Amino acid sequence: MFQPEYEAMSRDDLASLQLERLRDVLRRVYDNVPLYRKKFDDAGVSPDVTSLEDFASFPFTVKDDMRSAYPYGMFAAPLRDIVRVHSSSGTTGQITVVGYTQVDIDNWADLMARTIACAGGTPDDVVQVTYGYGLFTGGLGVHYGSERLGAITIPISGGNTKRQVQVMKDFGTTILACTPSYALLIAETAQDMGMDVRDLPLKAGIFGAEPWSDNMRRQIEELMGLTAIDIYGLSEVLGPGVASECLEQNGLHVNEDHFLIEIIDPETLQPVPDGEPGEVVFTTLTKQGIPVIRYRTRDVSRIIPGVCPCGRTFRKMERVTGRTDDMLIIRGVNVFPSQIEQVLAGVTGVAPHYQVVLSKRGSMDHVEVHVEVAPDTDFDEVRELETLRRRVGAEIASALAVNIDVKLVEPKSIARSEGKAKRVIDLRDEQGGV
Ligand code: DLL
Repeated sequence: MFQPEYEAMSRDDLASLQLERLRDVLRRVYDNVPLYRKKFDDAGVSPDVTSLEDFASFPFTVKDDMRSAYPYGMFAAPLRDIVRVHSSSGTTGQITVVGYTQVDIDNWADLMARTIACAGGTPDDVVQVTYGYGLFTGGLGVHYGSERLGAITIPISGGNTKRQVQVMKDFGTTILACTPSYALLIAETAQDMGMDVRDLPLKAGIFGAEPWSDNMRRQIEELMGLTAIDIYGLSEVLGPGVASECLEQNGLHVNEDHFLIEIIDPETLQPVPDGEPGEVVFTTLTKQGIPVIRYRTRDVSRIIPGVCPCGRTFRKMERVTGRTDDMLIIRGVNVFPSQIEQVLAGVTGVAPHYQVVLSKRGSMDHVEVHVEVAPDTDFDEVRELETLRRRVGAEIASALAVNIDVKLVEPKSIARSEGKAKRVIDLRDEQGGV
């Protein structure tokens, strides 16, 4: 353990620490963030809570709150104390900015050192950071944690898969950090290069930022000869480092000294008992730059009851099994179908009827947008159609920062719906993928 004094503290001590920290953060947001002051006043709640139970009557925070405060309206610290900003991987229309003070960056580094240690990492390890560096929190988040742990840190970022394989071999990587889908691509690329990754000194992978299954875990483990560990987080709350699996591989320990977790029923908004699935809600207990109070993540999970044999006392959440909204994660980029719709509305020659089709190509998820052309289109004009197809692809890529294949389809060929339009067609399970 990296910080056993916290990670293995007694539940009673933890509850006192949480209450003390909660009172502090509630007071800070009430004094410094007009949006919270108004929300608390409207709900008739006082920041001076006397028990964790008192907190259940506090209002929730949602992504729209953060959007309406864009860019800095929810910062609780003066801008001169902010030393870093990141943003959620969502793009146009969805972007939110999060700010970190130096204290936040230090805490984050500790939490990510914990995460790597949780996967069995030590200062003797060589960590290949293949998450993207930039506004996305993945790359720099793991980077600082790896340095804090004292491991050798390879800041290679994503892309150039053959080079990833070469570096992994030449630098003696022992821990790989990337999305699970990219781990599979690296494994397959290594095979194509005639290399057996299992012969390399890799021992663990810290994979996250997108949903994945236990089947996929086993497949990666078999191909790479490592222990695949699930790590979870979101930029609004911190980035990676909110929760991570230990070597038991049975649920993710939530860093409860820094985050209060609740699981609620998304319809009634009432807490559900431990063990029951619901929407995950977090309150940050220590963050200074942009604390969040009862933030609704839209991620679905549950608390796994019981004590973990690893010795950590922090409760565990199950791997995230879904979302309560329609957000897709395409190669690590969060995309809402409504964003695609918005782009299509601005392109002449296509109608606003579309579907996002998810399928499997090998081990990778493949995403294709099917778009109806405008009713007066001549389907024999092949060249014109190809130009239009490319234009739609380029518009989507420029607005959403992710390349998505586009297929033009004939007018009226996409099924119309009388209720909610079915925008996302998921063929992955039918294909028997991982
Ligand atoms: O994805 C932070 C991160 C980076 C986590 C690297 C782990 C590793 P965002 O871009 O804000 O932050 O996206 C957050 O991604 O609400 C979940 O829906 C999804 N997500 C993150 N980790 C997992 C995971 C980063 N392990 C959103 N399993 C979250 C399933 C995940 N979904």
